[in-house]
Amino acid sequence: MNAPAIDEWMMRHALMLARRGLGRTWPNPSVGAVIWRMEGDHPFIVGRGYTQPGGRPHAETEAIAMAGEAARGASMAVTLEPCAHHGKTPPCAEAIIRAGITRIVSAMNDPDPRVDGGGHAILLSAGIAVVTGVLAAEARGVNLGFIHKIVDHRPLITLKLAQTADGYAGVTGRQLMVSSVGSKQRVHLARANHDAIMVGIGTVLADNPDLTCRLPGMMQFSPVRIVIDTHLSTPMNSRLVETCATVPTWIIIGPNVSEKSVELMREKGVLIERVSLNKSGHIHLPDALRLLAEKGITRILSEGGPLLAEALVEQDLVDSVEIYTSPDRLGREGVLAVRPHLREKIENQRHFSKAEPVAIGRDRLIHYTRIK
Ligand code: AOF
Ligand code: ZN
Repeated sequence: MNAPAIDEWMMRHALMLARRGLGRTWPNPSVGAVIWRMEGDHPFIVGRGYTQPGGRPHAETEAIAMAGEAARGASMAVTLEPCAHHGKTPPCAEAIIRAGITRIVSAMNDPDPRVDGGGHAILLSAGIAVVTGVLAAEARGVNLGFIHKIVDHRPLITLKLAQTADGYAGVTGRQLMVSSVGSKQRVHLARANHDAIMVGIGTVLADNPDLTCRLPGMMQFSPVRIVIDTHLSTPMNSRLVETCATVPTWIIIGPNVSEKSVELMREKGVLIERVSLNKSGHIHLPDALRLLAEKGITRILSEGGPLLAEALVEQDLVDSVEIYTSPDRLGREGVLAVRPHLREKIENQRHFSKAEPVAIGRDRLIHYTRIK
């Protein structure tokens, strides 16, 4: 293998590591790093790391700690420019120099204004060879939540929808088991790799959901649960409120809720944030998302219901849409999962690119990605 091919191979590996941390590193990005040495024509990996829960230690210091002395004279692939700033930990760029690494393969610049090219510059001025832009498009995908947080002041939003073969989400007021076991497992995995799950109050009232990751051994990866609830109608005895000591519950409310009701909810341990309303009297979603980004949230999975989904898509706030379709029909009148004007927008190739359907057990999953 020649050097560019090895660089790409190692970057792919680093991206795989970075994906492991998604959902757990907020407010920081999830970065992956691989250190390797050449023995003749053969690369040998001597260190690997990814950003740890809560965002620290950073990926590079993890990989350097694993490599130890073997880092001297070695190369490192890293999915985001090494940091240049003295934050809670010293800059990774300096740790790389101290470790004796002589070549860096970096996927993309860190948009954080404290870094923004500064990390690459520190490495270059120390005489380290720096190759940038390797698998940049893939890295952008992995870093997208963090990029949106820094550049657009809002988190990335993945919209998840489930429908029967005839297009229904369920019957009014009743939860319907639309998806198969395989799809549910995949949704729970998606919950784990997002920082937060967001639903509208309608879903809370209709389903009293848990909104946790219930894959075996992964319960601790349950993300923050966010309810968009203009009038603070979430019941005190809902699962979201009753379990908020174990899995955080945040409720976004409008300006007209009495301070007394807010206090009662806060006493239960729920985090309440007030946001302004838009002209139609609903929570101003761009303001709510800005607030969530300020609180450090980088990736949101929006799971319900149809009204919130429509508002998010209409306001151009959705980055990808995942539609699970079961092979079974409801066979009678129900609540449409995707109303015609929403479907039109999602299917519009100027807004979203559509991937080939994937089979998940008996269901079919179609993934749509926003076109910038
Ligand atoms: C890296 N490697 O694994 C991550 C980085 O608050 P601090 O000091 O931890 O710094 C957070 C910033 O560091 C964050 O905004 C982003 O620019 C960068 N994240 N950098 O070199 C990593 N997670
Ligand atoms: Zn760092």
